[in-house]
Amino acid sequence: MSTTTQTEALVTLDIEGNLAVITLNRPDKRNALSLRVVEQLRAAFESLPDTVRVAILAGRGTHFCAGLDLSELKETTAGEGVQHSFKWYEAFSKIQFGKVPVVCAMQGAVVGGGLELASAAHVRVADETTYFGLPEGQRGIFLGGGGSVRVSKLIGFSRVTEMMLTGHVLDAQEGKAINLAHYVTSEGQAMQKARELAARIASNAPLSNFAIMNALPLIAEQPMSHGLMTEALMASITQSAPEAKERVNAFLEKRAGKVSL
Ligand code: 1HE
Repeated sequence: MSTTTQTEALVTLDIEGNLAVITLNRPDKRNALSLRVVEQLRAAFESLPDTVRVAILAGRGTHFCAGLDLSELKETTAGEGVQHSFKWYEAFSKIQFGKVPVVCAMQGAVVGGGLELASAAHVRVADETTYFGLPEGQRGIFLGGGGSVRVSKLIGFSRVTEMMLTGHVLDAQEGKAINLAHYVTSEGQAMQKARELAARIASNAPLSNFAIMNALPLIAEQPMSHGLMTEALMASITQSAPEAKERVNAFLEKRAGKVSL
């Protein structure tokens, strides 16, 4: 079944069985992130029905996302700027720590806040037209959508520093080499690849997906002794679920697929 919700249409939500496709829908402005777009993103991720097991995040048109809507900065005070960032943090946290894993399908510009957004997704697929940049330095501003944390965790703060200072723009393959994309496809094929990956993710045990999304980032920030304890607790909870028992038995009884290339 497929249903579409198009509230004001800055972000669309399509439900196709156990898959949700959430699409930035402002191609005339290159999907620039105004506060209304950010609010609609948050609402879309929050409203996913329990039947959904995986989501794809995409951008309509030739560019995934041109980052912050710069027209919103003209009149902003310092206090409003902080509130603004916190609205982004809240929305992006619904992506990273939301109900289901998120695969991001990208093309064209993935810049500034667009890269901050993509880095909140769990799996990133770029087509060959994709390029990554952090033009905040050129615009006289700074990261404000969580990129200092999320993008730095992906590629290291030294590369973030270099990209911001020099305006260095990376193509899709260069982005893949440093973790900004996990897959690169030919032009126009990112969504198809994202769908293929989403189907695989949806076939996992939901409790394993929950642990992968929520425990791994936490463990990465814990000291080793705490991390190992968190891992052991998560391992024991997932493996004692009836679904895990059935999946393991299915393999032992040769009813489940083998790992293959
Ligand atoms: C915008 C924005 C935007 C396009 N805010 N309106 N982001 C940037 O510095 C990137 C700025 N954008 C660009 O460099 C280019 O637009 C693109 C490379 C993304 C695309 O180029 P192109 O030739 O396909 O489109 P365009 O003609 O530049 O833009 C089409 C329209 O979108 C145009 O408006 P129009 O009314 O003249 O048609 C542009 O003004 C508009 N547009 N990008 C507002 N970003 C939480 S902190 C995050 C900090 C940041 O994100 S800094 C990075 C901001």
